[in-house]
Formats: sequence, structure tokens, C-alpha cells
Amino acid sequence: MQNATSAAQKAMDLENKYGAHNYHPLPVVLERGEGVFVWDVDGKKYYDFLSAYSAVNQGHCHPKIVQAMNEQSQKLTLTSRAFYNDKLGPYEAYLSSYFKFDKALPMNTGAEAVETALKICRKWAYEHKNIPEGQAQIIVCRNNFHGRTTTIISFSNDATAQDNFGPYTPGFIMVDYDDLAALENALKNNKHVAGFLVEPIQGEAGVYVPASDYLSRAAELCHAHGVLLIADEVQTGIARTGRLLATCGSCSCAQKDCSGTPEVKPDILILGKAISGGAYPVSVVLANDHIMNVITPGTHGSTFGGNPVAAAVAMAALEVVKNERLANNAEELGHLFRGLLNDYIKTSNIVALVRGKGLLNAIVINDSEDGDTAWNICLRLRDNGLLAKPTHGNIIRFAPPLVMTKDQLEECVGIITRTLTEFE
Ligand code: IF1
Repeated sequence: MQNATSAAQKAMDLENKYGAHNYHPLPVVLERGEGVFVWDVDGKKYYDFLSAYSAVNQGHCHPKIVQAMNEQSQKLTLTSRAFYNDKLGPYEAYLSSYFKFDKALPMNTGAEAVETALKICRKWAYEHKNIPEGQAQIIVCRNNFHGRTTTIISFSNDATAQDNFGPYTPGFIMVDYDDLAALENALKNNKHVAGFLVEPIQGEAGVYVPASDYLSRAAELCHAHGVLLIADEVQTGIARTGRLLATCGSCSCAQKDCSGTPEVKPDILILGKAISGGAYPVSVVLANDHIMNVITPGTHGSTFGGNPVAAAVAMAALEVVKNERLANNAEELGHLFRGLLNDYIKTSNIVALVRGKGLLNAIVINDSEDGDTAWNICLRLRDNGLLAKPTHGNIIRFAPPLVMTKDQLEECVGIITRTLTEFE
């Protein structure tokens, strides 16, 4: 950081010397957050346009979530699942009615929940579709991002994520994203397909929004072939895209403008990140009984999954989403954001396009993937009081907390366009 103070520099030096180098962070050292803002160690205030990759949808340190965490953490934090605890049952019942599935399986991180979904899907296929042992296959999409475990990176096509971590887990078929013909082709004449794992919007790929009928038609194809549709809504879930879920069929958002008609109801729904408002690592897999009942004692678990703090925090965080109408706010502010940026782009040489849904958006910079313009823009945005991070070299993701106001969003677009102007 050019003007790093000694406090900031010291913190960065320590991470660099004593931490594994698995990230390349933007040089800014944060120590406090509240709502849409974070502050660095020197007291400089920023708008947070990453929201910890859409985990902090409810805003930093939301008082109701913090209160739930404080109260529960003074009472009981962990029992393991060897015993019952008084928060897990109410939490699972809450999830079931909130997302309209029979059952929930609580885990901690997104990657664990994806692994859990893959296990459930394959076990279901062996026990209900009579696929020969060890033969069940799962279709995934090119440019997917589902986490960092060995099985998950086995079906990544990102060399950085995958190379030198083999041997890889077999049993995955890759098709192009947003390509129904490719999906149909993979399903046709293959009796060993158990599931189709898909992100409703590809986040890591650069906020790639598929055709509006892609998911519903993919669901029909899966249904017709007796294959489970597994939606990874770790990033798109919990109001981020202007609906409670991007696959709105499994929501009960009671939004004013939501028709309530199920668009898509996945067979298995994976949630993480914002289910806790970023306060605690919480993830969950949801499914109906005929699928979830393949899980029996000893077949799956986690020491921390479903602990009472996670349960209390997640219920508080999901209440905030409803009470503060965050899905509606994301929808409205998203239209405003893309509208204002599209106005800017008309006369811009540096920005090629803006895309996204709700408050999950990205701009594509006119530069090659190995260029440094997007990184330099993010450094300048930081100097101008707004934090965002490039992805794939030339794309900048914009995902502020959903508790933002219209005035704040307009101020932020002002910061963004003024900063971009410096690069024209
Ligand atoms: C990192 C991106 C976001 C996810 C989906 C599962 C997971 C993620 C759809 C795993 C995680 C993260 C992790 C983060 C970068 C990040 C990300 F840039 F890769 F695309 F969010 F924008 N499914 N996404 O997006 O969840 O195990 O991390 O809890 O640093 O790897 P996790």
C-alpha cells in the first residue's frame, strides 16, 4: 500500500511472514464494520462493495445478529451431535418453513455443504435408481465455483484452483453453463447420471447471468430424466439477487412484487455465507424426505454443524432478511445501480459492460485478463473510499450489503464513476 501507515504495514507484514500465501488481498487493513461501512486501522471509512463475498448481506455487525450470538454464546456453545441441544430442532423447523423443504442438514462452510449435497445425491441414486455401485455421475458446469475441497476442485476447470492437487475424484461430467442442449445431451442415453449441480448465477466466473429460462428448463430436463437438480445458492441465496433465492420456487419471501409462483424448485438446495449474516460459519443443505432420508446415523456429520450458536445466529440473520425486506431493497437498488452505470458506459472507453441481478453485479473492463487496469481501479476506489475486488483480471464485482439506502447507493455510483473517469 503506497501510503501504508506503520500499523497497517505491520499487520500486512505479519500475514505475509506467518500466514500461508493463499490470497492476494487488496492492501487495506480493516478493524471495524457497521452496516454498509468498514474502517481501517487508521480510522479511514469505506463503503464495502464485497460484503465478504456476499456473506454480510445484512450489513456488518447487525445488532440483532450480534445480540443473538452474544446471548447464546454465554449459555451453550457446543454439544456435538452426540446429544440433542435445545436450539437445533427449532432452527431446523424454522429453515423448513422459511425455505419450504421437509428437512435440513446443517454444516459450517459452503464447501462442506456442497460435499454434503453430492453425497446425498449419489446415495439417493444408488438406493432409488439402482445405479451400480461406484458408477453414479454428477453433471457440473464449465467455469463453476463450488469451493476448495479435493472433490470439488476435481470438477473445476480453473487451473490455479486445481493443478498439483491430484489425484482427483472421478464421477463428474462437465457441460457448458447456460447451454440446455449440452445438458440434454449429457442426460440422454446415460442411465448413470444422479444429479446436476449448478449455480443460478456464476459468481466466480464474473457474475455470469444465464438466460432467464435456463434454470426452469434445466429443472424440467432433470425431472424428465429422473436426475436431481442441486442448486448451489451459497452466493446467490438470501436476498442477494433481489429474491430470497435466485431459484425463487423454494422461497416464502412474501415480497410485495413476488408472484409466488415457483420458478424453479431444486431437489437439493445448498446455502451458506449470508445465512448467518457473516457473523459465524453456517451452511445448510435442504431437501425433501424422500431424498434426505437416505442419510442415516453414521453416514454424515460434523462436530460443529448445527451447534446452538450457529442455530441462534442463523435464525436472527434470516429474521433480519424478512423484517428489513432485503430482497426488495436488493431488487430496487440493483436496477438503479445498473441503470446509472449503463448511462456512464455510453461514453466510456474503459468499461465494456455492466451485468448482474439484484445487488450482485460486475463491470467488465476493456483490458485483457492478465492486464492490471481492474486492479489499479480497485486501488483507486479504495483511496476514494470504496472497497471492491477484481475477478479474472478484468472484471470488478460490486456486491454491497443489502441494507444500503438509495442515497448511499447514489453516492457510491458517484465514487465509482469519478474513479473510472480517472482511467478513461
Ligand atoms: C474464496 C468467488 C465468491 C461459492 C459457491 C460454494 C462456495 C462459494 C457458489 C464455497 C464460495 C467464495 C469463496 C472465496 C471466493 C468466493 C467467491 F470469488 F470464488 F466466486 F463468493 F464470489 N459455492 N465462494 O461462491 O463456500 O467454503 O468458501 O464457505 O476465497 O475461496 P465456502
